[in-house]
Amino acid sequence: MAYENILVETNGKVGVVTLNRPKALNALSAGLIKDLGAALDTFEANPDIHVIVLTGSEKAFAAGADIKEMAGFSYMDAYLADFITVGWERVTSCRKPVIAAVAGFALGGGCEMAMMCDFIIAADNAKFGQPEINLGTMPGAGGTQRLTRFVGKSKAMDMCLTGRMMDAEEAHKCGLVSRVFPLDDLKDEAMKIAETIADKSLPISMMVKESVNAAYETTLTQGVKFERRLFHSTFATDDQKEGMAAFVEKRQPNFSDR
Ligand code: DAK
Repeated sequence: MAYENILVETNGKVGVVTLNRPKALNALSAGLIKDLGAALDTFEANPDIHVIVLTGSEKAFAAGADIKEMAGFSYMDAYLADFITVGWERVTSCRKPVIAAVAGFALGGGCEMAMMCDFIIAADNAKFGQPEINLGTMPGAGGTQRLTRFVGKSKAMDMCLTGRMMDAEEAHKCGLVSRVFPLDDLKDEAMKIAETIADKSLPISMMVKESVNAAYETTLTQGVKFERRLFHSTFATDDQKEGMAAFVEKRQPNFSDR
């Protein structure tokens, strides 16, 4: 399927979505969000895809929601149209692992979208920020909530109240980003990481994702109990039998995703 605002490719078991509105630094228009939702639907429905990589250009992952598109909105316009909500929720409801590979600007909704992914890797030129306050508004796609969980209250307040940007090194130090690579290597490294995950059992990867995400929504006791139930259920899979047999037989496992 051809999209107007994104590029989509499949590389083995990895689906790659590249945000592609270069003239607007990948500003997240309603059209882009719709395309992204459709691409994620397609990858989620394809049993041969195990991992999704979401990326942008070398200059921008995404410089935020499209300011020109929303500048004239009234409250009723935004509320009644459920302004750019539906596609955003699609990112958060993906059951397969989604990696954000960020180069350049990840600002406002761009930073929020990266944080909706399961983890973020960054190029050394990446810049993260929640600059909405400079526009007389505030983060609206989870920035005050997810950034606080990633980096803690002090730095989240600093970022959201000053609207400043942080570079890749600072983002790495404070835990927003899991790894940083030279810009030229980002795409290859993202693929290597994605392929490593794609080689595992798909249902087990999905359970791991579900369990880690539960840490954000539950008490420790509930979360550990949830993890225990999923852990027990892995013993009902063919892939647990295969994985442990392969270890004992000193060979690589051949997972069947069952
Ligand atoms: N929207 C629209 N166009 C943008 C844009 C944006 N966010 N960011 C950049 N552009 C456009 C510029 O207008 C310019 O277009 P032309 O003038 O050439 O037509 C082109 O991209 C290149 O930008 P610059 O000329 O400004 O490039 P520079 O390298 O000089 O500066 C910059 C790069 C990233 C520092 C600068 O462009 C910038 O400050 N951009 C705005 C960043 C920003 O404030 N982002 C936050 C936007 S508010 C929600 C979901 C999401 C949101 C809210 C609710 N719900 C689910 C309800 C999110 C809100 C936001 O993200």
